[in-house]
Amino acid sequence: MKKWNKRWTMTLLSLVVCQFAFSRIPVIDDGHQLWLSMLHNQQLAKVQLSLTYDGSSTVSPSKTVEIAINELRRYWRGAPITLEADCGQKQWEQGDEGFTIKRKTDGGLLLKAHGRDVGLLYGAYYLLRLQETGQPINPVEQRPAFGLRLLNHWDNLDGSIERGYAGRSIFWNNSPLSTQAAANSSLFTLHSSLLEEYARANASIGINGTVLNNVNASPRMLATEYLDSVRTIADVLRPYGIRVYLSVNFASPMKVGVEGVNGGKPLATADPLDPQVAAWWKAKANEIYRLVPDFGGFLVKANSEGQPGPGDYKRTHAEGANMLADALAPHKGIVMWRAFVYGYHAGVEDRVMKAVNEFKPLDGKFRSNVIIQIKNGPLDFQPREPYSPLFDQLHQTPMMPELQITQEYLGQSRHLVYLATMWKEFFEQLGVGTAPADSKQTAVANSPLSTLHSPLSAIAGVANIGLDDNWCGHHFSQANWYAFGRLAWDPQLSSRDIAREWLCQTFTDDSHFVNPMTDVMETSREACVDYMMPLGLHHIFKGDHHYGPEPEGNQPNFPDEWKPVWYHKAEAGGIGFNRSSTGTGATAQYREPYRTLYDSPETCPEQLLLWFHHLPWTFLMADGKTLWQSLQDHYQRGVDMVDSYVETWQQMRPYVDVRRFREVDQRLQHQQQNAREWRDHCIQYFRQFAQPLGE
Ligand code: GCW
Repeated sequence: MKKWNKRWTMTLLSLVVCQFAFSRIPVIDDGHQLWLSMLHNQQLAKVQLSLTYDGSSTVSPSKTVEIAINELRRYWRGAPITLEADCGQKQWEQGDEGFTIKRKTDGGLLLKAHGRDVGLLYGAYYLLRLQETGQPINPVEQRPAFGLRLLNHWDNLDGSIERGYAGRSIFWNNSPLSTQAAANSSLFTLHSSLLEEYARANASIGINGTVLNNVNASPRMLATEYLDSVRTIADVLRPYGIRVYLSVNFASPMKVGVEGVNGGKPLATADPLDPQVAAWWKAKANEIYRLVPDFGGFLVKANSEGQPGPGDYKRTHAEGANMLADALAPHKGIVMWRAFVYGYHAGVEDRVMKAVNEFKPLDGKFRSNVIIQIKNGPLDFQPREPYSPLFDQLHQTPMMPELQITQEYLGQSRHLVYLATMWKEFFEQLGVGTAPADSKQTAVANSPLSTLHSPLSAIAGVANIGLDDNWCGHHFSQANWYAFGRLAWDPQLSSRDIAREWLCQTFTDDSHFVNPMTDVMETSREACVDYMMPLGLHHIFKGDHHYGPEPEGNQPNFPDEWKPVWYHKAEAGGIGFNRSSTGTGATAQYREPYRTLYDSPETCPEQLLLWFHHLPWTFLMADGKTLWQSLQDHYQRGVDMVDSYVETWQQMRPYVDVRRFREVDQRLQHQQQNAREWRDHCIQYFRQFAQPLGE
């Protein structure tokens, strides 16, 4: 019996192997190659180089240019290419990162960097992307919409990741890298090659900076041994055009010493107006730049969720940020100061209004190398939020959006939820990417993000990357990393085109796969909103881990603004949070036409109805249904959509390798169960208020 079993298994196995041998699909793919699983050329492609230095004599290529050449030699299958760049010092510092592609008279291609040599690398990946997705190569001029396109890693020095769902940190593991290298050099080498793969993936989508540690920052990050690790990481990432940045704890001077200040001992205060504190930060900045000459700057979460900040000394955010900015300015570093602040003043202040209340009075008071980093919505990365009105209220201060790639509130790495549609919705509300295609203006020109007073333009995405084989936990979560980079480069791209590109490169270009899966991706975020919190409901998650439903959440030890019941306010008279002019007045923080639109339940988009209004269960929706009926229908629609994804995926079996097929399948089944749980739990909970009305 045993023997038979073995033979049977072997036969089955060989059948499976045959199927895949003929269909070019590997039997097992762990997804580690991301969207870069290109076929290596048998013979290296022809690539020529024409480099000058400040317009004159030829120079040897930088590492960045070498990478561009190697990528093309290995993977390019089109016409011969000439790479051209003037890599003088001036270009490196001031030139843009764009590139031009032209057809030469001999039929070859010319790829020319506009300024910095990294333009050649971006141009190389641009060409390879067109090749891999079967698109024509036409003359083109490309430059990124946002100057700084950053990932934010919420990685802790002990290797854990806050809101990380794909394993442990790729950067940190309890001890500084130098200690790890001394303990096991081969592991250390492996680590460097992983970081190089990370850098390559980022460069391929235009990401040019990364914040290496959690915004809930450990002061130890600035200790000399860890700064040495930062140098090691920066050295690996630099050739790929990626600068490193650090999150800093505002009270670091009280925990860590720095040479030349207070005898190298920590200080007794972190008051930004104390000259010793300013001297400490200057000395720290100098130390960092000695190790990492192109260090990008600091990201700061201050006076929020228990983090220290200038408020501890009755100083403003501007006073805190400016002190850090002065330390970085001589090195051309920047401060990204987060606007995600709220205190425990529920009942007194609506949490979604806090950022405007706190930052508007400071508009124009920040140094020119400070940029305010603002989450897309005013609350906290919910499945759907209106945009943050702070974008409408600062006129003399540069601002950058913070998006969340890691799906903290969108099913984490267990649900297939493609976020590009959500980000496009946000860009549209802000007017990003609305400049006409033929215009010479940048994509952010018509939006509040373009500040006449400042050349700073940036966008950040909270990363979903960890040590899991496939980097992101869910194979489809890779698409969110990819889409973030693509949109940061060009917010005019459609979410659909990005999904198609990603599917083609990551799985197969077979239309039987790409078409249905593009539809799945495109509808997946709305499905998630439907089965979790439709019609503008928000923050009804289980406390702490933010995964399952808990509309009944009312923990007595929590401040109101963490409690689901405070957000949905369901009772016999109705449901929703009145933020209109008859409520907390949050609608008044918006620019027109949004202020007026949002203020009345008659004109408020239905998708945001309960965000802005408290309405009776019998309120009539546009289609004539009652609010209560509509709510139930949305929950059901969300579940129906996930049911359809499970079915669609079953049809995809012939196009996907065994491992990824199985892993996605398992997760979709899980998502299906979760969606049903959300529907049943929420409807059952809300029914107790809605039902007595005879609905
Ligand atoms: O959404 C909340 C998260 C926290 C996070 C915080 C922030 C890093 O639940 O985990 O802390 O936002 O953005 O600072």
